[in-house]
Order: sequence, then C-alpha cells, then structure tokens
Amino acid sequence: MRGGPGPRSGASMAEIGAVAGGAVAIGDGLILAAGREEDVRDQIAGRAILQELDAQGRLVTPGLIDPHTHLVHGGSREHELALKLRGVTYLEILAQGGGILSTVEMTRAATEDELYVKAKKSLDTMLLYGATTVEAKSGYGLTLEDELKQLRVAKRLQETHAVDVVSTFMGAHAVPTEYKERADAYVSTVIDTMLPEIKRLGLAEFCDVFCEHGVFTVEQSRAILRAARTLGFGLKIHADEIESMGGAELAAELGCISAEHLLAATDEGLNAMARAGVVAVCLPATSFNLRVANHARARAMIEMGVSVALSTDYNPGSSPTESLQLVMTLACLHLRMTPEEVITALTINAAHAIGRADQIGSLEVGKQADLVLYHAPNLAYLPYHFGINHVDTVVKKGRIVVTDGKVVPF
Ligand code: IZC
Ligand code: ZN
Repeated sequence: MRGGPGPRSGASMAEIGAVAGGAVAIGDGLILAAGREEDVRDQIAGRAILQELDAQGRLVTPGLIDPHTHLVHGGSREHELALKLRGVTYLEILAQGGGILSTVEMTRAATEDELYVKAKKSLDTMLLYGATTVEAKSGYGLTLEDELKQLRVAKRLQETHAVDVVSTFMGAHAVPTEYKERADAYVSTVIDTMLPEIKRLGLAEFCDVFCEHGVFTVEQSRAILRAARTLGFGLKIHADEIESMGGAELAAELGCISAEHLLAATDEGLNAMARAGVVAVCLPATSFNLRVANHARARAMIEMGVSVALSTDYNPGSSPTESLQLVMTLACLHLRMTPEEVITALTINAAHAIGRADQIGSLEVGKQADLVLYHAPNLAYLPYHFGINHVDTVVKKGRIVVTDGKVVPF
C-alpha cells in the first residue's frame, strides 16, 4: 500500500495496492523492500537474512493505528448500562454529574501507578487486536496536577510499551464540578495555566476539545484551540457528535488535523473540512454502544472528498472496547464502508490523523516495519467473521511483539 502525499479521499480510499504472494524485507526496524516476493528477494540479494517469517499465504496489513482513545483513566462505568436501557441519554447522565465526571472522580482518586497498570492492560489488548500506534487523550483530571498525572502515564507507556503512544491534552473534556455554572472561568484556567505548563513539559503533541451542547460551546472551543495553536499544539476536536453546532466548520476554520464523531455534521461543514484537508475520524463503536439511530455519514464524506479515518474511541463510557477489528465490522455494516476503505481508514488515513504518515500507515520503503499477520485468507474475511480476534503475529519496528496471539514481553 502506498502512502502518497496527503490522506486518502474519494475513490483512492479503496485503492490499497494489495499484492498477492507479497513479501516485506526489514532491516534496522524499517522496511527495506515490499512487493512481490521475487522482486523483494531481488532487491535484497546479497544481504544476510537473519530470520524469515512465512505468512503461508495469509493476510498481512500495515500495523493498525488507533487515532482516538481515552486510554488512561480510573475505574469503569458498567452501571450506566442499566440507565441507558431505561432511556437515559449520555448527555443526561453527564448533566447529572455522572458520565465523564464520575470517571474524573475515579481518576483523581487513583495513583499514577494504578493508572499505569490499568492502561497498560488495555494497551496490551489493543496490541493483541493489531494496533501498533495509539493516540491517548487526557481529560479525566481537569486540574493541572491531575491532567499532568494522566499525561505522565501516557509518556511512561510510550517509554515502556511496544505500542507507540501519541499524547493529546484534553483538559476541555468536561466542565469540572468545582466550576459548575462557571465554564468560562474553567476555559481561562485551561488557556492560561494548563496549556502553557503542558507545553513547557512537552507532555502532549495535540490539544482536543469536546465541543457539544452542555459541554463546551463553539466560542469556548475556538478560544482554547487558538491558544493551543499559538503554543504549537496540533489541533483536534470532538465535533457535531450529538447535535449539529458548527463543529465541523470550526475544525476547517482552525485547520485542525482531525475532527472526530461528526454524526450531525452539516454538508457545509463536511465540504469545508474536505477543502481544508481535515481528516474525519469516525467512531462506529460509539454510535453502536450509545444505541443512537444515526451513524456518521461516511459514504457522503468519501463522496465529498473528506478523508475518513476510523478509531475505537476506547473510553469507559461511550465506547468500552479496545478492538479495532470490531470497529472494522461496524464500519462496514453501519457506515457502509468497504473492507478496502476500512483498512485505508485504519492505516494511512489514521496515520495522517495523528501526524505520523511519514513514518507509519503503509508498507513502503523507509517506513517503520509495523505489520500484522492474521489467521485470515483475505481482507474481507476480517469484518465478515466478527467478534473474534484474527491476529496471529504483530511486528513493531521490525521486532515480533505478538506471536501465536500472545504478547511477547517488551
Ligand atoms: O468518558 O464518556 N465522548 N468523551 C466524549 C467521552 C465520550 C468519554 C467518556
Ligand atoms: Zn473521544
């Protein structure tokens, strides 16, 4: 699969460059050659081969990329299931002080080590299901110290885990209880205190905001993201998930690298995103789990020229799953994406959504040797045979990190 200069959109999302009888040669953690086996062998003729892994004709893809997760958090929220079945909505639970705010309480109460152990377990699961790079947001601390605690855990995971962790500051995830009815004052704290300190410590590459009715307005989101941009953060935005409020338009206006959810985005907003090159990160496991009637309009997005990526949105509330393979199935069935579009969305387009397309997301010479080998004969088999794990082997930076479906200690 070729990366090209920008994220894939339109018909090119389905052009994956699959090679039957392909091979990949790896050296120093990077791809030396990729393509038909005879050609690859020709290109590396004369070099010593230290190890060969025979895929036996089965499916190999680039390492999957999960560009939107709330990886580091305390506790869980299974009690919300009964509320949901009684018809209480996600935003109603939040307005009652539950939802994100209950995870904030559990995250504040947890030690850094406890958060690390819990997040590491999830990261192991993500890896077992084929993810080799994962974005991780803060946003369950909502004080400088508690946000730093989450971000330090993400940094420690990046240093100690085979999966690469890309860090995003999301102090504007909810208005904390102590700022109830004083959202503007909290926005000022995020801008004046949190963003500069996180920048100074180099603990996050991106800044994200939950722009939604009852959470942060378009004006508040704009103020935070502009301040973040001035400090040099890349920008992301949870936009138009539940109600249409101009989040997609704002993402285009500010030149965000990605906009997330977008179920209620307008045609004008999506067209503006296409023109501005903002990647749409669709999260079908979330709409499935929230039991909402509509899903992100991925087909319309692709036709409009918006580059679509996919992600788990792994979090303890709206999407408690680490499985990108489940996301593949839901993207086909609910978003009506083809398996080819889905793999593009989880590799090269996901890489663009986190600013890593020069290093990962395709099997091209010079990129990191991140690969997944599946117990599957072809690509369509993955979303088709759903609810189980097809991964056999994962290679990260040229090293075997999952073998026989088990994590190899780092
Ligand atoms: O904990 O509910 N949507 N943030 C925005 C979330 C879901 C995470 C959560
Ligand atoms: Zn999210």
